Amino acid sequence: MTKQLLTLKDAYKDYFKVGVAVSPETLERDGELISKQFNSLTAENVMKPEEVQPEEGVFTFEKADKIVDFAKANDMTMRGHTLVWHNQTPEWVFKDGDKSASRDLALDRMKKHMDVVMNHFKTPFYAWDVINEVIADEGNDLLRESPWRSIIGDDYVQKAFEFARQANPDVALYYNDYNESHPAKRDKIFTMIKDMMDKGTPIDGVGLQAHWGLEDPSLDNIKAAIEKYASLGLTLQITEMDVSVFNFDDKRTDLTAPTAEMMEKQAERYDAFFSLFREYSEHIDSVTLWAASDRYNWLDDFPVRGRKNWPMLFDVNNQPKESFNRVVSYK
Ligand code: HAH
Repeated sequence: MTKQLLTLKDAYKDYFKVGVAVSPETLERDGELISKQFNSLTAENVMKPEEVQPEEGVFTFEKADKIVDFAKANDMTMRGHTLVWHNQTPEWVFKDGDKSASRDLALDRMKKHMDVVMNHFKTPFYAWDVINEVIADEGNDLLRESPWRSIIGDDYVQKAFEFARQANPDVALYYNDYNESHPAKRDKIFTMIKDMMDKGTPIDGVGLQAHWGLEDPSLDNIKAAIEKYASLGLTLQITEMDVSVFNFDDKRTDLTAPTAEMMEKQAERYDAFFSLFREYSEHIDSVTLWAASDRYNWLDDFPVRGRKNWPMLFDVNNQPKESFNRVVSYK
């Protein structure tokens, strides 16, 4: 029998939380859709380092608090994003006057940031991205070049998790990355986490960003990635899901609406992805979409600036797409 279910959160209540990335603006505009369909929120930008601590010791939580207030008012949970990253982090973090900061100063700042931010945001948070995207996409190096790495050294990743655990022992601590299902990067992520765990570093889960497309990655690669990360004994979360209608190297800009073929293919992909998530739901705690609808999402500006994309489950008028129908009606 096919279940015809109305909302994402109801359709998946026996499997995992269904979340969405938001901003104060999208909550204003699309709040009705968001509170009806989802039961977890992530701040797309406003909890990132440059937003919450633009100057040393000056913490600005107004925008982020609007999101937390919305979550509380609508009985939703939250995942925090993100504490340590190489992007959207202010320059001052890495400076001491005109010089580069020392290892000790950078570590102090990392710890202070976590103490203040993780204590400000407690209820209703169930997880935090402690560290985002530290693995190198190419080459033999495990870690990418970044000011955090060059100032502190390779143990900055471990230190981040240790500080996070000290700041809040009750929230799940996550490592989050993209291209997480590509075999070479998957193996690097696995190796880094395994090594941290062998050293006793506190970590609870792996965030699979899931910025996926119509062709790539293959279901086999996603399956293999889920199994490999789960073999560490960690919980998994799908943290930033979208299904772009363009392959990554397709730079065309002429489309003003998605083609019927694209929408059918996208629906098939979403259907297959959520079947996989149900199959592995004992390991998956939440699935977060990286926007509520095609009205706005980050892929309108990435990787081609100003090119519209249609990667979400609801259309530009916040109406359910075929992709949504397949996700909520499953056998
Ligand atoms: C993510 N990076 C970030 O985690 C998130 O904070 C941001 O809002 C959007 C996407 C993804 C990414 C990628 O897929 C490819 C290259 C660089 C970054």
